Amino acid sequence: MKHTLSNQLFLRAQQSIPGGVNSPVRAFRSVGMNPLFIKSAAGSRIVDVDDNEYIDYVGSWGPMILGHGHPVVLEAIREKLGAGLSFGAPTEVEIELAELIKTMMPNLDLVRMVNSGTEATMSAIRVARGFTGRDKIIKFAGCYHGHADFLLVKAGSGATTLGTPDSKGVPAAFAEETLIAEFNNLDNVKALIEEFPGEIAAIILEPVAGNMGVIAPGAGFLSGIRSLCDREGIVLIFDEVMTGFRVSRGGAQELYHIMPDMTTLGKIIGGGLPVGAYGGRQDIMQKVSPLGDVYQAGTLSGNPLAMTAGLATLKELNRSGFYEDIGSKTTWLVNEMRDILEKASIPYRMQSVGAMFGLFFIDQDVTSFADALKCDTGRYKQFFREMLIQGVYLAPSAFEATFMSAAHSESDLEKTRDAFRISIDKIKG
Ligand code: KE4
Repeated sequence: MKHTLSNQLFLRAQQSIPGGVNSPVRAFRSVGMNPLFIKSAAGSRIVDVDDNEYIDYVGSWGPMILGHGHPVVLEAIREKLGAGLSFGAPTEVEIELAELIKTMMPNLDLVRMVNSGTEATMSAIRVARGFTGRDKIIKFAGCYHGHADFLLVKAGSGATTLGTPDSKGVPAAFAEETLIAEFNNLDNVKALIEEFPGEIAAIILEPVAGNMGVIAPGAGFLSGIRSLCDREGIVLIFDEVMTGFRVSRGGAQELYHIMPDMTTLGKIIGGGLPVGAYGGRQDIMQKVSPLGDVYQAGTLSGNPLAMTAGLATLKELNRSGFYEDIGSKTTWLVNEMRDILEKASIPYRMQSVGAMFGLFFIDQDVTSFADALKCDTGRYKQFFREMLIQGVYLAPSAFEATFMSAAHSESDLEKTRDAFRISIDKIKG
């Protein structure tokens, strides 16, 4: 498999773009190879500039749940193109998408469109702070909510529980308002609340973690956080940028029957074009400008083309049997992979929720980021590269999620299973 043109483009890209990429994970650094430059994609397939074709399980990191280039989505965009690209003014299609999101997630009374998941979480936290008049937030180690300064924070030293910056350029003062808890550890959350009574504006979490590998919430975790927030007047924010409309038609909040006060969305709701959104309870969202006194704005928020792509995508998700079908595909593949790993006697853990799943090469259960960090990333690197050789495109990091799409055919799944068997045989040593 040649990567000649990708390598040439990578050299050229680095002359003009930091690291040659517009988002770090795309640089393939944790799998020790140059990134592939992609030429095109259709359905379940993606093609690189050297004309290598792969079965794609990254799906642009989640948005492409229908598969690439779905005809209904492309047609909807084509129809809209002639009317103009952007007006900086309200349009009907923004209302239609907001209404459909509310239909699928009835817990959202009002929804504000933005341009990325980062903007969605950054804005939701500002609104929660404005609503409560409090400054501190709790997030969970290993959960990723985009790159807003106060979210690029890691747990402080043992002595303090105040967050410390997880990136250069983030002032310590910003990080100190962010408290870090351990995912699936309710006692940890309780202790932070006791340490800072009346100071915590919001708790934000991925209800199913997908940025430290895939880790599902343990029994009672989400309901426990919900109860704590009710008792303390803390705003509960579900970051469903990844899980929204992926783990079920109504996201994780429908799947686990736990209703947050606010929800952030992205990825799938743009159908491949840049869209994020945040929404929630009427009394909270009424704080948002121009209604209230929490400011948030965006030149391209609600862009008509992006709204059109998102609307066409969500409409397809409402077709009868969509989630049963994509869920059964995911379950079939995960079971086949488990069977191969068991027969190869390779230690692993796999978790799957709806149309996303994750694989850890590890010999213990994984319920937190500390657990996930013990996985064998060297083995994952080998595995990733073998699967690529076999024509399967996975996330270039052991700490991401694998995404199924409606376009993955039975033949794709069988080929993936066969590629998996060959790759596991090669890496088991
Ligand atoms: P964006 O700003 O990248 O649109 O969304 C940030 C974000 C927020 N919340 C969750 C749960 C997310 O998963 C993300 C972004 N996910 C990563 C993939 N793990 C995007 C890929 C990238 O950074 O290039």
